Amino acid sequence: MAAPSGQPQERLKKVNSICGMCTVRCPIEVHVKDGEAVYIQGSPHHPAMNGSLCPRGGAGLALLHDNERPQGPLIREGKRGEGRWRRATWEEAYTHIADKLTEIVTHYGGRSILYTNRGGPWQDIQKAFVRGLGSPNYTNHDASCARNVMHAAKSFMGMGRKDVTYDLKNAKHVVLQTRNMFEAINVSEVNNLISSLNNGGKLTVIDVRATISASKANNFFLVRPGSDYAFNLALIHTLIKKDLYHKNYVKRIFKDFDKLAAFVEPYSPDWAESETGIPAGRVESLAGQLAEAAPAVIWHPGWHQARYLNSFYVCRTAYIINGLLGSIGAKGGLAITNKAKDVGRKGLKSFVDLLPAPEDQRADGLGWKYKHFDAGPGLLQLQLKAIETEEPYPVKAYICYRHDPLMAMPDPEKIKKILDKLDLLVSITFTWSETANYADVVLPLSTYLERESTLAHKGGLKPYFFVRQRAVQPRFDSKAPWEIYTDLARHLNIEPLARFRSIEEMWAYQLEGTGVEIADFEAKGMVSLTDKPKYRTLDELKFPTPSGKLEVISEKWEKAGLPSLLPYQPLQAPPEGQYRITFGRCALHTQGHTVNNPLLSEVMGENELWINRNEAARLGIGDGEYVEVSNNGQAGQRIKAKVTEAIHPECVFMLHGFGHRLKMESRAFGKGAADQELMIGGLEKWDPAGGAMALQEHFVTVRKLEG
Ligand SMILES: Nc1nc2c(c(=O)[nH]1)N[C@H]1C(S)=C(S)[C@@H](COP(=O)(O)OP(=O)(O)OC[C@H]3O[C@@H](n4cnc5c(=O)[nH]c(N)nc54)[C@H](O)[C@@H]3O)O[C@H]1N2
Ligand SMILES: Nc1nc2c(c(=O)[nH]1)N[C@H]1C(S)=C(S)[C@@H](COP(=O)(O)OP(=O)(O)OC[C@H]3O[C@@H](n4cnc5c(=O)[nH]c(N)nc54)[C@H](O)[C@@H]3O)O[C@H]1N2
Ligand code: SF4
Ligand SMILES: [Mo]
Repeated sequence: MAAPSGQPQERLKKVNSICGMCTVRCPIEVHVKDGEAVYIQGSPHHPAMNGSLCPRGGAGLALLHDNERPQGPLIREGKRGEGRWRRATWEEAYTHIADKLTEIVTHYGGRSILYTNRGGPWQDIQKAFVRGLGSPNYTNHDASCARNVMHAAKSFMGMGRKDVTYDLKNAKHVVLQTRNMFEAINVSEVNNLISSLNNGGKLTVIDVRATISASKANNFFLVRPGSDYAFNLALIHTLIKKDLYHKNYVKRIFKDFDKLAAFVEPYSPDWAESETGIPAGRVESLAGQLAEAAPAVIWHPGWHQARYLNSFYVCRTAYIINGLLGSIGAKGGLAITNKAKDVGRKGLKSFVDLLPAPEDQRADGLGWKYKHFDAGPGLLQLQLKAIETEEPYPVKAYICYRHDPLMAMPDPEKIKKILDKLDLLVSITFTWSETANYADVVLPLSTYLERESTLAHKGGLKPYFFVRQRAVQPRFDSKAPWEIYTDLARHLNIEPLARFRSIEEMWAYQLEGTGVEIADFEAKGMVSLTDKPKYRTLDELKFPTPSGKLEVISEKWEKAGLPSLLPYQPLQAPPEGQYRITFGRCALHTQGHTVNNPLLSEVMGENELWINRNEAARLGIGDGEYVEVSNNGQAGQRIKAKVTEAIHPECVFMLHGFGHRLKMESRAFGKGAADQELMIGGLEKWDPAGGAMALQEHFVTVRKLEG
């Protein structure tokens, strides 16, 4: 609309969108002036965001303006990983991929295509695409993230980890175990936890080092790395022995409580003391505090729990503790997540349903060989095994979308050897990564500010639909995912997807029958499906387990030969002169993909190796000095030491995501060390009960570097 004459043109536009700097996908508001994005803030329309954003979200404009990202489709010219590319048109790149895939499918069948991604709310179209290829091998990143949590949830509650919502705002006591909420950030969660603390809520942190979360805690337990299972068994023992558990809840909702009581009998806090290093009295005191706050308690089962060979059982005991306190389903606890249908609304229509499910069995053995695992997102280490061994059948093509397995999985040198067996490796990404550099074709994705998304649904106390809107036009020759998948569908004759020519058509399809229109997203970027948060009463609590209750003994796991209650066995201790490797996140970076961000790299350019002060003194290492960290002399890397009393002496800690080796990432190149490289042989170390990698079952040596 033209401005009335004499008045300046209205040039500032506010676009409601979704942050894409990490997996959390917070709602944001992007300010656009004359077609340029000038400012980003958290959505003012979302009560728990209230305008706030984390540092990475604030660095979105730096990503947009970063020239060191793929600027157009690339087809490999040199050897894999050599970094010699031919710039191609989209048409050429699509044709190249379609021809290769067709050849592979003709030879080996659709099942020989592996597709991995990073999970999240926009998987529908991707799953549909993989179905269209005729492959059952849709797999996500979760084997190196939250699979143990997921399977622990399923084995106890019959439902997934996201089928409960952490009602942090109303919680009276939150326990963060292997969870650093104030640095491994989800903005709404952080804001809600702060509200709880401001209202007198308590915080307990259990970690192997003093984090920012620990600095805000009422109770901080510095546990021996890998001893959390002992800690939790002792806590359960105390809740039961001292009659501190929620009797009415347990009587009505638990199956096999007696078996639990008998099982934890030997695991007293006194017993646990020598495992965890935590005085028995402190565990007893914590149990008392939790009982006082129950049921408004959240014992966080963890997020990144791909750490140990017993992490599944640590997560499982976390859920059991929540159950004993009556917090599963309670206000201020792990409230039941509502989806559209739970509030009397119809969900979005899915693209997957347009295509038949593939008949072939999965290459990772899920659903037929391993029946206790959720087959949906699969297990990447087993897919890699299938590529390597060609068992149960050859897997010859691999499409990686928003996934960097050479960073996200252990032992990249081994993975490269496995990838060499492929006839086609495609990376779809918006930054460079080791995997993109190893690919045969790179398809550059527009950054989140330059693209729109299909619609998505977010479950919670108040479920809603949301959309990512394009704030600005792409700076380079990149595309949105919906464009790539429908374009590829046209090149591969995947009919139901090929027919979508515009995002508007896709939105209209998704909204059919929901009573919502696309115009309804205009004001806030989201459409709430209910006015009030909905909680369940005790009578309404029915779990999708065989008994409808919380199951201490899970038949599914028992049938697979895996005990529901695992007797305690200490993990392997670090060999003499070595340290357990531990790792995690900081507020300034997301995994490995922001390390080259122009702004964030300036604020934090390299990672450090946390080492206990006494150990450092023994090794003659001073704070800020450079050391070599290696796996028994292998994969040695240079990193700066952070000498501190705030870490357990048995381990060292480093932030994940550093140690980049790609020359095109000038800001990240050669800075810091890569934890995954130290995990030699790590593809073979994974938790048979939970399915996730055991990334901290590795030990390193540390040596002072001279000069
Ligand atoms: N800023 C930022 N936020 C993020 C991300 C990011 O990259 N950056 N990534 C997102 C993703 S994908 C995830 S999965 C989550 C991860 O969220 P979290 O799991 O909370 O994050 P981490 O830092 O991996 O690990 C949490 C803590 O576990 C501790 N720890 C290590 N070993 C042990 C142990 O044996 N026992 C105990 N009790 N503690 C131990 C570490 O010291 C660390 O402080 O964060 C999400 N949010
Ligand atoms: N050793 C070790 N291994 C780990 C971890 C660890 O701490 N230590 N952390 C684990 C955890 S918690 C996780 S979640 C995984 C994460 O593993 P990944 O999912 O592989 O990590 P990301 O860096 O988030 O994303 C991978 C790639 O996707 C690109 N990308 C980012 N956003 C988009 C997008 O919107 N679309 C597309 N197409 N591409 C995008 C990024 O630029 C990056 O190159 O790694 C796990 N692996
Ligand atoms: S937590 Fe930060 S980086 Fe992640 S989506 Fe939210 S604002 Fe963006
Ligand atoms: Mo993760």
